[in-house]
Amino acid sequence: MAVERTLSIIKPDATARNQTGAVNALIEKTGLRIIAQKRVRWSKAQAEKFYEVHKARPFYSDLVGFMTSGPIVVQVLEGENAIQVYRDVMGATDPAKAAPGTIRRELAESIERNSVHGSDSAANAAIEIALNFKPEEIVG
Ligand code: IDP
Ligand code: MG
Repeated sequence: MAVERTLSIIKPDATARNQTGAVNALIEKTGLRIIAQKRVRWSKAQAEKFYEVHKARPFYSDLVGFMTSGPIVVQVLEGENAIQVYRDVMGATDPAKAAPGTIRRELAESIERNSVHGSDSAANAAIEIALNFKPEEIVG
């Protein structure tokens, strides 16, 4: 296994319900380190670019609207196998289908308002981190 970095986002439904700390507690329990973190609000253009891969999906414009509806917390997580470790603790996209103990099962509201994002591959993690952080903002 290798030490990896992944991009995490705490989504507007979670920041609105004061769940930033609850999400971070579940992240840190896995052993992953939060090596960069900032609270921001995305412009429509930033959200459209980030989710470009989903452009053809029926939920795309709703998703862009949701992700720009309030503050988000963008993070870089680091650790052994970080991409898969974080996907596992996030749980399934639909909170109703997510396993007990996962972030989405314990904290999320719906398939759209599902509290967190995590990169799905090493290539996408690198792209998503570069879209959201300057190198000097990441302190590993
Ligand atoms: P993931 O976040 O589990 O990787 P993706 O399929 O990459 O799931 O979808 C990106 C985001 O789009 C989801 O996290 C969720 O917020 C939203 N989304 C996915 N599928 C649906 C849907 O069927 N209806 C509404 N929103 C959806
Ligand atoms: Mg995804």
